[in-house]
Amino acid sequence: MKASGLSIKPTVLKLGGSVITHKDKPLTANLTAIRRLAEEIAEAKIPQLIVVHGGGSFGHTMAKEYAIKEGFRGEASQLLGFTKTHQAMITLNNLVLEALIQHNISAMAIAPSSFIVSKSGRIATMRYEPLKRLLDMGAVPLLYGDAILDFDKGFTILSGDQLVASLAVHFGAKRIVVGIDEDGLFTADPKEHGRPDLIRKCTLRRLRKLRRQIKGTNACDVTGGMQGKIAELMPAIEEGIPTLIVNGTISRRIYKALKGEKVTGTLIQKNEGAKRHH
Ligand code: IP8
Repeated sequence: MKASGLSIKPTVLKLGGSVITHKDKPLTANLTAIRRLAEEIAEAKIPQLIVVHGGGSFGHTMAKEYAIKEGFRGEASQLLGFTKTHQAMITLNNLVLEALIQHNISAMAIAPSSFIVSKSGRIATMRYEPLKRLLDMGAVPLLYGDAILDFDKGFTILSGDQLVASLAVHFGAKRIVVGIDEDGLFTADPKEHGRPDLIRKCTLRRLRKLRRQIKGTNACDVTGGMQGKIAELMPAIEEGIPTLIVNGTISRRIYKALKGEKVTGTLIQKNEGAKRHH
């Protein structure tokens, strides 16, 4: 793992767009969920924490409308769509920021588009220094999936998950906690197949096999739903960072996951023998 220069290994928390927005209602935040999560994060008092959130019905609706992920076609209307997608993310981000600050969390929002440029959709350049300094001070960097500039495509969409993995690897994270609108990973899509089995623990090897079965969670998700999420988190799991996927729509799950308490969810570890999360 890369030396991050931090004295304590940070925890990286991803709040899924399906948890903090109403995914079927364009540009509609779930303020009740955002406030409850802010309270859980405050109560957990994690010494070094990075929070990243997804786009939900803010980023994805806009990104889809203007085909931002596919790159710049040279049209002024699409360029406006790029800025609108970013603006939608800022609007959502500000609601999360407000809730965190209201719970006395020293959260500092940083726009990924201001310090990251990708190449064909993959993070190519990134300035870590401001994040490191914030973490050193005990502040909580708050980031999100964003519409960003791309060396090859002009612009694209950076998923919160790619960002999570990259931050976790760079800072040598202790763990990644991902809050989604399901209890974890299932052997089939619970939205289509009633009650399939929840995968409580999973090694990298099993995950690679399962990936073909794991269904996308939402058609409106431009970053590939659950399959895309797993693919993006893979580099961090390969680095040996335990990744716990829990249901962020259910009260206390994120709190327990952050504290390392026993919680319903899917724990993905590199190897069988890796340390338990509780
Ligand atoms: O919801 C995508 O982030 P994600 C953000 O983490 C945008 O995939 C702008 C669609």
